[in-house]
Amino acid sequence: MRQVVISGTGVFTPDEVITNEELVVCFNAYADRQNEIHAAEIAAGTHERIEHSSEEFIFKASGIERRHVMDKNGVLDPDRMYPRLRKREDSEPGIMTEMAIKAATDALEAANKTAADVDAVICAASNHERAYPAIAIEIQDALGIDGFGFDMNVACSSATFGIQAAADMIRSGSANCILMVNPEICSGHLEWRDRDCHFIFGDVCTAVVLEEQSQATSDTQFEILATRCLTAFSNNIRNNNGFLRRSLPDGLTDQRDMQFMQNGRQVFKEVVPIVAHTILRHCQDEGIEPDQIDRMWLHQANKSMNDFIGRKVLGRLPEPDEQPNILQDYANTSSAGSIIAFAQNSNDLPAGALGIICSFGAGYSVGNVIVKKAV
Ligand code: CO8
Repeated sequence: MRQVVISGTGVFTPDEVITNEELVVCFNAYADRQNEIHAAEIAAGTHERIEHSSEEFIFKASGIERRHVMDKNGVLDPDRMYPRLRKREDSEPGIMTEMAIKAATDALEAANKTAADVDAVICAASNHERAYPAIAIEIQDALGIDGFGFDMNVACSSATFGIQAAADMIRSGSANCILMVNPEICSGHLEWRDRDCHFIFGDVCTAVVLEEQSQATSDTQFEILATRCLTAFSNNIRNNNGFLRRSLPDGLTDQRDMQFMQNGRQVFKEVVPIVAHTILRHCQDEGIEPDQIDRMWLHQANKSMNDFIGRKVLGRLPEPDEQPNILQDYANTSSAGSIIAFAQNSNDLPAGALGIICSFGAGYSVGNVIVKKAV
């Protein structure tokens, strides 16, 4: 059987940062304006008052301190509260492609590869800016890669499902080297006017180069020992936007369900046991004991959630270097979160170290990748 390694990673981090403090100032200004506009109805009990948000709550409930975004001004304008992106001609690269090229360039350099070495591009993300042509094909064209590309979406688990798809293709021989990218512009599909979730997401792009082990030449390589994907239908994280919108009554008017919606507490309660069970079962099936795991790079949605999962898997609270979090600086970046954690916290491991990249989220979906540091 052909062995597959991750031979390079790249992270494109947008320059603009929104702190919790800035976010709360904007939200509270919006809430005050809305409450003023609807003062009579609020007094009559026919309209719900919007309470203030708080920095303390955000940090305590999630562990998030700041997030990077593609456009800060639009998000922090209380009369708007979503990104302001420039219109692009069809002849120009789209914004997802632009982000992907930056992350991919770093990943290819780390892998000691050029575009000529790559056979396929997978663009795995929780949203794509258009239906077709595939973003992956635009990225392939921009980088000058021969072969093929396709898009896939499994929400927060897109990257780990993408790794499994790429690894399976390389094992079977339909490709030798694959670029898997995750441009996540979560700021575009977060409802920044919803107090329950306005702090959750940020923007980023990650890229991973996977290739057949015997052709890999990079300084750092992680062998993929095993992958496992799991899905179980749930409406607790949902976005109803889609191509049929125009055909529905009032379909195109601005409605809450066109953006990210979740029942956060329910997600927390239901997803933690599924993820812990999946990791433990997968390790057991591969003959790996929990105390052999040197590092876990988990999905970056919520610090307490990661602590719970780490405790269930290891039987104790993981040390920060055993389970590094990046969500304090990036917030939830959907599928890219576990890959940022991996890219920024894996080079120091010695050869032979075992690690787990695990993502989870809407669907529900869980993607688990067991890796061994090869060199
Ligand atoms: N400021 C102050 N108080 C607040 C705020 C706020 N901003 N928001 C809520 N509160 C109050 C509530 O009103 C409530 O008050 P009371 O007790 O008086 O009723 C109290 O705080 C507690 O509220 P919650 O129960 O909602 O708070 P939680 O402790 O549950 O924390 C979290 C909320 C942080 C959302 C938490 O539930 C969580 O993180 N859950 C897991 C979420 C998760 O992992 N989701 C994964 C989704 S991501 C994914 O899969 C990708 C989807 C596709 C990508 C989409 C990109 C946009």
